[in-house]
Amino acid sequence: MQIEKYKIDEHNQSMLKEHRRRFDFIAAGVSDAEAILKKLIDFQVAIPSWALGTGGTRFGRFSGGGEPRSLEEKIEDVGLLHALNRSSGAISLHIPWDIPGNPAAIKALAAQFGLRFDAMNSNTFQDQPGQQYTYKYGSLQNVKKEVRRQAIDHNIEVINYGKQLGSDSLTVWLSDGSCFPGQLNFRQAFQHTLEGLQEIYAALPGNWKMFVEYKAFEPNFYSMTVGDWGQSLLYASKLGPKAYTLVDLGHHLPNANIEQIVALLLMEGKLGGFHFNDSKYGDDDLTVGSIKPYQLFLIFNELVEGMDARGMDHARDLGWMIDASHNVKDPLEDLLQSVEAIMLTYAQALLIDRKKLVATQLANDAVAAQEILQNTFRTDTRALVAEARLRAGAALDPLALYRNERVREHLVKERGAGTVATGL
Ligand code: RM4
Ligand code: MN
Ligand code: MN
Repeated sequence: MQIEKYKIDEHNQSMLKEHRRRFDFIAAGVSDAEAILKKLIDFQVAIPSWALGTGGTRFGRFSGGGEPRSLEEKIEDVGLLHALNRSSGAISLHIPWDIPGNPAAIKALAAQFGLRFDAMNSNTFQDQPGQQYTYKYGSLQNVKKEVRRQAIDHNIEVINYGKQLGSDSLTVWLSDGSCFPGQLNFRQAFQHTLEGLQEIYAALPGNWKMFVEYKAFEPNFYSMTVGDWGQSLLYASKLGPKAYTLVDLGHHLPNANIEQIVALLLMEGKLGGFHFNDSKYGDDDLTVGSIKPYQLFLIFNELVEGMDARGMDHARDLGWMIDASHNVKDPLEDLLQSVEAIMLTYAQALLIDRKKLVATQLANDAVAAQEILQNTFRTDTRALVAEARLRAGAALDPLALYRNERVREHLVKERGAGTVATGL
């Protein structure tokens, strides 16, 4: 299914008057609205291929119908999102869930929807049918050389798929670790993992980046071999200039100060990419901004400040990806909400008066600093983001248009009610 251009125009026309009123109001209070709009139009968030179907939990999966049955249909779904918001111009694939049978054709199909391929993700956290050695006791960390070899070869195969699709980065997330004290030797697990990553790193094309994603817990609950940003940074530093840390918002211990982590990684030039989601307890993979919007704002504050300090291009110099998936919502609606939350928060971070904030810091004025941050956080940026969408040819209210057009019903009709997408 595709959303025709004229449907978007009709939708926008019907909302235009009210939108203008709201946009003029916010624009009047912003000194550089045009520059901000340009940044918002440029900013693109990659959609993970595994979030297009309804995600499951340990206890079950309740598929919602009309889920994509193939990589082609996943691309079509991301194409729909991108047509609606013009901010989802990339897709992040997981191998082997999304092996491109004919990479050239897949690349061409994506291009038709204006999509490019963001980071490729390897998977050594599950055993695949017909696989020779099991990852039950880890992959790159494994005490058995043949298991490590298999995991390295898989990652190199993922790079090769990525090359054919025009991707330029590899995300390595390992579930390696241990469930019980004494199960493994920490130093040996680290060394094996490092050696494996070094071989994979050596296979990266010149312009590629490697993202080392950390996670504090799950599926291993005593130790994780890439358990926090310190360990990830250690690997990335030892690997070399093409290796970076990837921050997934759900991968920290409770109450971690993620904004501080982000600031320091940026300072070191070692923040490579981001997995957006939200959580109440752990790696809940909930809709971005649904639980802790103020934390997201504080993170974006550090992102913008840190990128500007290094003269980085907000849209291109970091990998922006969503990593969310759950049991309850229509996955496409969930992704529209996630992208919207990211855009609104990014817009807020762009509005922060940095000069004033620095002045409050120099004066040790914690009250004034809080006023600046919270006044900005309470600024309604919806009309600004909507204006950016309007100028980019997207819908003023993507979710409303999605519902009015009964997209899910069309997808169920086309694909069937019982389809289950590959993924979590
Ligand atoms: C992990 C991690 C990875 C993602 C997998 C599916 O928890 O967040 O980024 O690829 O889940
Ligand atoms: Mn992730
Ligand atoms: Mn995760």
